[in-house]
Amino acid sequence: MAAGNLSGKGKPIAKGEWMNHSIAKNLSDFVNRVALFRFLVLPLVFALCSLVGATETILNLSDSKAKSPPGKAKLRVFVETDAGGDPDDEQSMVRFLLYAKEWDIEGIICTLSVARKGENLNPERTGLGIVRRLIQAYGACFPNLLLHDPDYPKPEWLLERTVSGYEDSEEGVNRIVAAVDAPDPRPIWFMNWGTAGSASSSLKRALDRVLKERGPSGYAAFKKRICLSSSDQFGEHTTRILPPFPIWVDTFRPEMDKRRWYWRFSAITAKAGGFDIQRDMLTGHGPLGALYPTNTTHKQKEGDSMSFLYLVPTGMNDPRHPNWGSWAGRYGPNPAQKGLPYYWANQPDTWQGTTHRENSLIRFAVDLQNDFRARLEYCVKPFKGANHPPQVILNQIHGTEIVHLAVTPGQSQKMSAVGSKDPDGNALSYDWRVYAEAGSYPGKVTVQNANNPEAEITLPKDLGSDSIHILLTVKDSGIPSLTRYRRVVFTAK
Ligand SMILES: [Ca+2]
Ligand SMILES: [Ca+2]
Repeated sequence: MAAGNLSGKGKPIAKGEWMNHSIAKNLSDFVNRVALFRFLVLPLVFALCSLVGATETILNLSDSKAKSPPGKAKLRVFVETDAGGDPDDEQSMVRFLLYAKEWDIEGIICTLSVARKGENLNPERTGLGIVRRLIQAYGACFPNLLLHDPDYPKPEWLLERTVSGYEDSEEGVNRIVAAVDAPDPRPIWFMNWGTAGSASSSLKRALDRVLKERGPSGYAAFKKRICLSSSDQFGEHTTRILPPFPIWVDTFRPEMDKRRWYWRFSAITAKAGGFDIQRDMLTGHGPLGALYPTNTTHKQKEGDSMSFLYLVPTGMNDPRHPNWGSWAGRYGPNPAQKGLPYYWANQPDTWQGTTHRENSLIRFAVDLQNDFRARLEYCVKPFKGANHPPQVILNQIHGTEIVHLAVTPGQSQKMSAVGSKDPDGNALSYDWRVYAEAGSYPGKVTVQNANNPEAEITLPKDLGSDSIHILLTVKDSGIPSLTRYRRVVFTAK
């Protein structure tokens, strides 16, 4: 049986090792040849993903005009967590819940049926109990959170979607299948924060089920709707069974200088901007911040947080472009998965005199930690007592969409952030900067009036087929100072 081996590495999967014969035969017929897949099917998957992206943009525009209910164009997300093991999942869940308004949360799946003695001190002793306790604390903060943004989801809504993914439970599998099958054009972004013990990921089991029940073409149609910002807990589905996921961003790896990427998160962000865990979270900030456990290897470990920080729409990022940068850093193709749309955190940025992948996170560390600090204040303070981020308008375009401009090389181009405002009336500062690593143009480009609301750039005559990325950073004068961004991507007409 010639099952597809996407990675091109390792021995082919033996018949019966992972699926029954008839399915294997179907899959074999479907796959036929890896080369065919890479050159014909993979571009098709990309094209379909682009279509999904285009639909998102259209939804965004029509939403803003029609003033339909908020949330229509948000990313749809799943979290699968081994809360009950290393308490850092609970740390990440505190932060995740304070960002709950940024996405449509389709499910929170708990994989650990019994909390680990010694390692985990939570009085709740199941994964589900631990996450529910955090959501209840969120619920206690909810009326106050609404003062700051009416878009925060109801705690009941979150509780309904929080299910077990234990070894003997199909709840997580059922929820994933229902969400993927729903008549909604948006893909699912799936995050695995760990799968405990002998249980396997509910996404892995959902894919096993769909392959068995729907055959290879049904499986392919299902899988192309699932994007990963995640560790890999999906067995053969990640690299061996065709087609691949449309995109996999591994926010946990690779190791570099013996430091895994997720492990560096704490070192880089924990105290950024002067964040003080006791002052800014554990005391005086309501019941959710108070549940942030500190009995981890680092007081603020949050090994899983980058999986969702990658998906926070700050105006700078587009999750379909890992190389462009985000609050979880910048990602390039994973060389072990050659030819596949699979990425990891191996991209260096030059920043303040050094060149290292850590700079792709360091450059935004104060911004993302200040933002967390402000959201903790939303749990307890009135609107006027807290700071809220600027709303950046780029060339008269509201929202967070990336702006693409086709230009004539050699000409100068004006860019404007006029109209940008701050909900607290804070003064705003502007920084227009070439994000050289995100674009492909190798030469030097400078921005004129880089600290004004209106800036100008002269596009090089030899731009050719390259791109130039300009990142606009708008920072307010509140406490803590908050930041939002917009990005312009220039290409030649
Ligand atoms: Ca975990
Ligand atoms: Ca403000």
